[in-house]
Amino acid sequence: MSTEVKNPNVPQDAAAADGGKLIVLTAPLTEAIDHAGYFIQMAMASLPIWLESILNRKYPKWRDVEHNQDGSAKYMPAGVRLVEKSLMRVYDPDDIVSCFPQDLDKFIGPRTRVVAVSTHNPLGVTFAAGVYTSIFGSSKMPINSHYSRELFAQIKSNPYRNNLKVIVGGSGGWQIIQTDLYDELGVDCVVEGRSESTDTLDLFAKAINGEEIPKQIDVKHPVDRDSILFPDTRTTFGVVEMTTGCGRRCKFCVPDLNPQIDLPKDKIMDAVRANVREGNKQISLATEDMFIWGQVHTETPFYFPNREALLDLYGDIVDTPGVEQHVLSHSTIAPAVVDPILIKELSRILLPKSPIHFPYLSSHSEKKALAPLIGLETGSVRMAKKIIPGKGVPFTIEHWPSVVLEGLRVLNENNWFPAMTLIVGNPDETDEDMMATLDLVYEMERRGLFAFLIPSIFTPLHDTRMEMEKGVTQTRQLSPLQWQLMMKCWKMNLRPGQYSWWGTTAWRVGSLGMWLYKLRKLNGPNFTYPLFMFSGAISEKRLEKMGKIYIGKPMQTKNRQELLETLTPKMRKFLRADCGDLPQTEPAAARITEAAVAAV
Ligand code: B12
Ligand code: SF4
Repeated sequence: MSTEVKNPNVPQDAAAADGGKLIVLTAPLTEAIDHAGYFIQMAMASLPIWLESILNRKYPKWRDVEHNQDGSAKYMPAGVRLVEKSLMRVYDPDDIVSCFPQDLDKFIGPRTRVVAVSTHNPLGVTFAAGVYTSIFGSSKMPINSHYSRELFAQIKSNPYRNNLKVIVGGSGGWQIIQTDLYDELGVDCVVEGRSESTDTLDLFAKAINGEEIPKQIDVKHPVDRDSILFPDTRTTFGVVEMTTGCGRRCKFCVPDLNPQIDLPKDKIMDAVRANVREGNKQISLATEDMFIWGQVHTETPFYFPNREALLDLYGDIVDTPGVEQHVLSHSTIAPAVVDPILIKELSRILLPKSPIHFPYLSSHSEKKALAPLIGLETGSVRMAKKIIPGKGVPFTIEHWPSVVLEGLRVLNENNWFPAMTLIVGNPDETDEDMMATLDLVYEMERRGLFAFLIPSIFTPLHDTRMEMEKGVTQTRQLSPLQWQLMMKCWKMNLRPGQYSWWGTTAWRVGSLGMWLYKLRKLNGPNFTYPLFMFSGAISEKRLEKMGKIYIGKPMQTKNRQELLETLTPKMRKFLRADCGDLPQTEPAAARITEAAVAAV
């Protein structure tokens, strides 16, 4: 394998000299960088381009990517690596290259027939991305979107553009289909689905033969674990797939539409070792719910985690020589209620290699923490029944607020401080739903529980069961309560960083200044008092007395023991005795969970 060179001196006309590569793979720079951890890419997806200087100041070297000796990319998002791997089943590896956008001219030449772009979020129209840029004034141009557009413009203006086809894939491809920006971006075809599919290979063959290709194609997802390929080169952030699909059937969810598969451990470990071999020090297993791994299509329902299998997998990953850091991706919260010992043991294994430090929250000796992304979505049981009926199984969705509070208690006690997403502006959302969610958020505060609460505006994602539904589309449409929820979440998120008088003061003055300068016009009058609440300029009690905000009411919820009591005998038999709290009573007919289980 080629060795690393930081500043490759590949001449600009190299492509013309050797004819270029037959197939050139790339991704927007902001999605390919393996710098500073997950946070920087998430910020680039959410901040508008005019705030780029903040990130430039904090991470002055974020653009310094690493190359192999031949000028190809040292690392690429896992999606690009799999396209590469899929194509290598048919094409000579010498005909394929994965490169950073700035190196495209070195590889596109007269021989090139396909430029394939993998993208996660090219136009910034997905949830938790568009919303933040629109608060600051532009709903269209997050930093990531700016760089994606730059990449497409660069390909469009390449002198060999007429000889080749531009094929786009990845989890953000649908954004180009929905906005119909094919011509503007210079895209010939968007592929929806995985590169392993033979339909994808047929498409590439057609493009290479100069045949017409469709504007959009849906390709089949592999249905068995052995058909999923694994990268054997370095991926951005050391991302290695762990599962596909989920199984909880939330109505707005895209990944849940894929088959529920947990991938073989030996292949995961090979990909981990390949990353380390190529210089990666960090690994992250990509999943919708890490807790289903080892429990897919077994005799036990997938929502009772396979403790031994998970501890064995994660233990071997962090013990792999060269793995210095490990970060969690996504999970659900009910497993923390089902098996607190699993959480405790995972903390023991994973905390030493976690790069995340929360000095004010963590009880770990080095203040380390784990922070998976977990969907909270709503505190309203009425709304939860509509959009996330199976999210809390084995518990019924009636108990969703209790599951969230109990799960978060277990997680916090073990130094897990998750990022939890909430959806604002769901179709048919009422003030009562908002108040129920505020009740839950205030209850977290009252109980001293901590999660980074990330509210985002409902986005009807392509192909989901809510595709045709319409919620709030612009921040100006948000009601006072919806704004209050958004601002309360961010106020609570800032708690651990605000222990100095100057920090609080700077924040108050800054947010009020921003409001005076720009935000009041953009976001409308409903934004004003929630912002005052956020800045702390007027106390919450005072604002409540003035009738400007709603302070969440104290909640009576079920503890773990009471939650377990609600399970049917069929479910109870999967509980582990060593976790304690085993139900002693017969389940009441009214409490049975069959309805919830049927939902998944
Ligand atoms: C790891 C991850 C991240 C990481 C790292 C991303 C990276 N650059 O590597 C971080 C934390 C930074 C991140 C950030 C974000 N993410 Co993210 N992320 C994931 C996660 C968990 C895994 C992605 C992955 O690598 N999967 C494995 C690879 C192999 O799959 P893949 O990329 O889909 O590739 C396959 C196919 O798509 C296809 N394919 C891919 N590219 C191409 C190209 C061509 C030409 C073809 C033919 C096929 C093809 O073939 C591949 C398989 O063979 C997914 C969930 C999931 N399970 O996919 C969410 C997910 C993709 N992320 C999501 C979101 C919303 C975001 C953010 C916008 C969140 C935010 N507000 O901050 C940002 C955007 C970041 C950005 N740069 O724009 C959503 C996307 C929703 C959507 N469809 O729009 C997902 C699905 C999570 C979810 N449950 O909703 N993410
Ligand atoms: S828990 Fe719900 S939102 Fe999360 S991946 Fe599963 S189905 Fe999708």
